[in-house]
Amino acid sequence: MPTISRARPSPFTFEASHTALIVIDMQRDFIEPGGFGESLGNDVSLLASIVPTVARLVDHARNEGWLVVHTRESHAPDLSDCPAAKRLRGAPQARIGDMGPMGRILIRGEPGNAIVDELAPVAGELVIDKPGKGAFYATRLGEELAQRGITHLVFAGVTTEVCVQTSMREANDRGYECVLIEDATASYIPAFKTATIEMIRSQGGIVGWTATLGDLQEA
Ligand code: TIU
Repeated sequence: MPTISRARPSPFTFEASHTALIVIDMQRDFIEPGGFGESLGNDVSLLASIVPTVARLVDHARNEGWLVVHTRESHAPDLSDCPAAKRLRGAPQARIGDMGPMGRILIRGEPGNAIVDELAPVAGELVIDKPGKGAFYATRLGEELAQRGITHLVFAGVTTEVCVQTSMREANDRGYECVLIEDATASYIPAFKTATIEMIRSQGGIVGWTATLGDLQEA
Protein backbone atom coordinates (compact mmCIF):
# COMPACT_ATOMS: atom_id res chain seq x y z
CA MET A 1 0.00 0.00 0.00
CA PRO A 2 1.30 3.50 -0.78
CA THR A 3 2.53 5.61 2.13
CA ILE A 4 3.06 9.38 2.13
CA SER A 5 6.17 9.18 4.27
CA ARG A 6 6.53 12.97 4.55
CA ALA A 7 2.93 13.53 5.69
CA ARG A 8 2.59 15.33 9.00
CA PRO A 9 2.35 14.57 11.83
CA SER A 10 3.23 11.01 10.71
CA PRO A 11 3.27 8.82 7.57
CA PHE A 12 -0.15 8.36 5.91
CA THR A 13 -0.92 4.94 4.37
CA PHE A 14 -3.85 4.32 2.05
CA GLU A 15 -5.13 1.96 -0.63
CA ALA A 16 -6.22 3.34 -4.02
CA SER A 17 -9.42 1.29 -4.21
CA HIS A 18 -10.61 2.70 -0.86
CA THR A 19 -9.51 6.29 -1.46
CA ALA A 20 -11.41 9.30 -2.78
CA LEU A 21 -10.18 12.74 -3.73
CA ILE A 22 -12.63 15.38 -2.46
CA VAL A 23 -12.23 18.66 -4.36
CA ILE A 24 -14.12 21.29 -2.43
CA ASP A 25 -15.95 24.15 -4.19
CA MET A 26 -13.48 25.04 -7.00
CA GLN A 27 -16.25 27.17 -8.50
CA ARG A 28 -16.29 30.39 -10.45
CA ASP A 29 -18.36 31.87 -7.56
CA PHE A 30 -15.26 31.71 -5.33
CA ILE A 31 -12.39 31.94 -7.82
CA GLU A 32 -13.47 34.53 -10.40
CA PRO A 33 -14.37 38.20 -9.98
CA GLY A 34 -18.11 38.90 -9.75
CA GLY A 35 -19.06 35.84 -7.68
CA PHE A 36 -19.89 35.10 -4.06
CA GLY A 37 -16.31 35.34 -2.81
CA GLU A 38 -15.78 38.83 -4.20
CA SER A 39 -19.23 39.94 -2.99
CA LEU A 40 -17.99 39.26 0.55
CA GLY A 41 -15.12 41.71 -0.02
CA ASN A 42 -12.37 39.19 -0.82
CA ASP A 43 -9.43 39.31 -3.26
CA VAL A 44 -10.19 36.22 -5.36
CA SER A 45 -6.78 36.10 -7.11
CA LEU A 46 -5.31 34.19 -4.14
CA LEU A 47 -7.63 31.31 -4.91
CA ALA A 48 -7.05 31.29 -8.68
CA SER A 49 -3.35 30.64 -8.11
CA ILE A 50 -3.93 27.04 -6.90
CA VAL A 51 -5.93 25.92 -9.96
CA PRO A 52 -2.89 24.38 -11.79
CA THR A 53 -1.86 22.44 -8.66
CA VAL A 54 -5.39 21.15 -8.09
CA ALA A 55 -5.47 20.12 -11.77
CA ARG A 56 -2.27 18.09 -11.27
CA LEU A 57 -3.77 16.50 -8.16
CA VAL A 58 -6.98 15.57 -10.06
CA ASP A 59 -4.84 14.03 -12.84
CA HIS A 60 -2.94 12.04 -10.22
CA ALA A 61 -6.19 10.74 -8.69
CA ARG A 62 -7.56 9.78 -12.13
CA ASN A 63 -4.33 7.98 -13.05
CA GLU A 64 -4.32 6.10 -9.73
CA GLY A 65 -7.96 5.04 -10.12
CA TRP A 66 -9.30 6.85 -7.05
CA LEU A 67 -12.89 7.97 -6.87
CA VAL A 68 -12.98 11.71 -7.65
CA VAL A 69 -15.65 13.83 -5.94
CA HIS A 70 -16.29 17.50 -6.73
CA THR A 71 -18.45 19.61 -4.44
CA ARG A 72 -20.28 22.84 -5.22
CA GLU A 73 -21.63 25.21 -2.60
CA SER A 74 -25.01 26.05 -4.08
CA HIS A 75 -28.65 26.76 -3.39
CA ALA A 76 -31.95 26.01 -5.09
CA PRO A 77 -33.30 28.86 -7.26
CA ASP A 78 -36.18 29.39 -4.78
CA LEU A 79 -33.64 29.58 -1.91
CA SER A 80 -35.63 26.97 0.02
CA ASP A 81 -32.35 25.41 1.21
CA CYS A 82 -30.74 28.70 2.21
CA PRO A 83 -31.48 29.72 5.79
CA ALA A 84 -32.05 33.42 6.43
CA ALA A 85 -29.14 33.23 8.87
CA LYS A 86 -26.87 32.53 5.89
CA ARG A 87 -28.45 34.86 3.31
CA LEU A 88 -28.75 37.88 5.59
CA ARG A 89 -25.38 37.53 7.37
CA GLY A 90 -23.03 40.50 7.11
CA ALA A 91 -23.19 43.36 4.63
CA PRO A 92 -22.07 41.91 1.28
CA GLN A 93 -22.17 43.89 -1.98
CA ALA A 94 -24.63 41.25 -3.28
CA ARG A 95 -26.48 38.53 -1.39
CA ILE A 96 -27.04 34.86 -2.27
CA GLY A 97 -29.67 34.79 -5.01
CA ASP A 98 -29.00 38.34 -6.26
CA MET A 99 -28.10 38.83 -9.94
CA GLY A 100 -24.39 39.31 -10.65
CA PRO A 101 -22.18 39.32 -13.76
CA MET A 102 -22.07 35.48 -13.74
CA GLY A 103 -25.79 35.01 -13.03
CA ARG A 104 -27.49 34.68 -9.65
CA ILE A 105 -24.96 34.44 -6.83
CA LEU A 106 -24.42 30.88 -5.50
CA ILE A 107 -27.50 29.47 -7.27
CA ARG A 108 -27.42 25.97 -8.78
CA GLY A 109 -27.23 25.98 -12.58
CA GLU A 110 -26.04 29.59 -12.92
CA PRO A 111 -22.79 30.17 -14.85
CA GLY A 112 -21.00 31.43 -11.75
CA ASN A 113 -21.87 28.31 -9.79
CA ALA A 114 -19.98 26.02 -12.17
CA ILE A 115 -16.65 24.42 -11.40
CA VAL A 116 -13.85 26.26 -13.24
CA ASP A 117 -13.19 24.88 -16.74
CA GLU A 118 -9.67 23.64 -15.89
CA LEU A 119 -11.11 21.29 -13.23
CA ALA A 120 -14.35 20.23 -14.94
CA PRO A 121 -15.63 16.84 -13.76
CA VAL A 122 -15.48 13.94 -16.23
CA ALA A 123 -17.83 10.98 -16.65
CA GLY A 124 -17.83 8.65 -13.66
CA GLU A 125 -16.94 11.35 -11.14
CA LEU A 126 -19.33 12.44 -8.41
CA VAL A 127 -20.62 16.01 -8.20
CA ILE A 128 -22.18 16.90 -4.86
CA ASP A 129 -24.23 20.09 -4.44
CA LYS A 130 -24.07 21.25 -0.85
CA PRO A 131 -26.10 24.02 0.80
CA GLY A 132 -23.76 24.30 3.78
CA LYS A 133 -20.06 24.72 4.35
CA GLY A 134 -19.59 21.02 5.17
CA ALA A 135 -19.80 18.46 2.34
CA PHE A 136 -21.71 15.91 4.46
CA TYR A 137 -24.46 18.23 5.74
CA ALA A 138 -27.73 17.75 3.79
CA THR A 139 -26.03 15.81 0.96
CA ARG A 140 -25.77 12.19 -0.17
CA LEU A 141 -21.96 12.17 0.13
CA GLY A 142 -21.84 9.81 3.14
CA GLU A 143 -24.01 7.20 1.41
CA GLU A 144 -22.06 7.47 -1.86
CA LEU A 145 -18.74 6.89 -0.08
CA ALA A 146 -20.13 4.03 2.03
CA GLN A 147 -21.53 2.26 -1.05
CA ARG A 148 -18.06 2.29 -2.59
CA GLY A 149 -16.20 1.17 0.54
CA ILE A 150 -14.20 4.39 0.76
CA THR A 151 -12.17 4.75 3.98
CA HIS A 152 -9.51 7.36 3.10
CA LEU A 153 -10.12 10.89 1.85
CA VAL A 154 -7.66 13.27 0.21
CA PHE A 155 -8.87 16.88 0.46
CA ALA A 156 -8.24 19.92 -1.73
CA GLY A 157 -10.09 23.08 -2.66
CA VAL A 158 -11.36 26.31 -1.17
CA THR A 159 -11.43 27.90 1.24
CA THR A 160 -9.07 26.16 3.64
CA GLU A 161 -10.60 27.38 6.89
CA VAL A 162 -14.25 27.44 5.81
CA CYS A 163 -15.56 24.67 3.51
CA VAL A 164 -12.42 22.52 3.42
CA GLN A 165 -11.87 22.46 7.17
CA THR A 166 -15.60 22.01 7.95
CA SER A 167 -15.81 19.07 5.52
CA MET A 168 -12.63 17.51 6.87
CA ARG A 169 -13.91 17.74 10.44
CA GLU A 170 -17.23 16.19 9.41
CA ALA A 171 -15.32 13.37 7.68
CA ASN A 172 -13.04 12.84 10.67
CA ASP A 173 -16.04 12.45 12.99
CA ARG A 174 -17.50 9.90 10.56
CA GLY A 175 -14.38 7.75 10.82
CA TYR A 176 -12.54 8.61 7.61
CA GLU A 177 -8.75 8.90 7.55
CA CYS A 178 -8.18 12.32 5.97
CA VAL A 179 -5.21 14.13 4.46
CA LEU A 180 -5.22 17.72 3.25
CA ILE A 181 -2.98 18.60 0.29
CA GLU A 182 -1.40 21.84 1.47
CA ASP A 183 -0.57 23.40 -1.89
CA ALA A 184 -3.94 22.42 -3.39
CA THR A 185 -5.96 24.51 -0.94
CA ALA A 186 -6.22 28.29 -0.49
CA SER A 187 -7.85 30.95 1.61
CA TYR A 188 -8.67 34.61 0.98
CA ILE A 189 -6.78 35.15 4.25
CA PRO A 190 -3.33 33.47 4.02
CA ALA A 191 -2.79 33.44 7.79
CA PHE A 192 -5.98 31.39 8.17
CA LYS A 193 -4.69 28.80 5.68
CA THR A 194 -1.47 28.46 7.69
CA ALA A 195 -3.37 28.23 10.97
CA THR A 196 -5.79 25.63 9.61
CA ILE A 197 -2.99 23.37 8.38
CA GLU A 198 -1.30 23.65 11.80
CA MET A 199 -4.49 22.88 13.74
CA ILE A 200 -5.50 19.90 11.56
CA ARG A 201 -2.23 18.07 12.21
CA SER A 202 -1.72 19.21 15.82
CA GLN A 203 -2.14 16.94 18.84
CA GLY A 204 -1.07 13.87 16.87
CA GLY A 205 -3.39 14.63 13.93
CA ILE A 206 -6.53 15.65 15.82
CA VAL A 207 -8.40 16.22 12.52
CA GLY A 208 -6.06 14.39 10.13
CA TRP A 209 -2.82 14.65 8.19
CA THR A 210 -1.33 17.23 5.82
CA ALA A 211 1.12 16.76 2.94
CA THR A 212 2.14 18.53 -0.26
CA LEU A 213 1.30 17.31 -3.76
CA GLY A 214 5.00 16.44 -4.18
CA ASP A 215 4.90 14.32 -1.00
CA LEU A 216 1.84 12.49 -2.38
CA GLN A 217 3.44 11.91 -5.78
CA GLU A 218 6.44 10.30 -4.05
CA ALA A 219 4.16 7.80 -2.30
N1 TIU B 1 -16.43 27.12 -0.13
C1 TIU B 1 -16.27 27.96 0.89
O1 TIU B 1 -15.24 27.96 1.57
N2 TIU B 1 -17.29 28.89 1.11
C2 TIU B 1 -17.10 30.11 1.68
O2 TIU B 1 -18.04 30.88 1.87
N3 TIU B 1 -15.81 30.47 1.98
C3 TIU B 1 -15.36 31.67 2.44
O3 TIU B 1 -14.17 31.76 2.78
N4 TIU B 1 -16.18 32.70 2.49
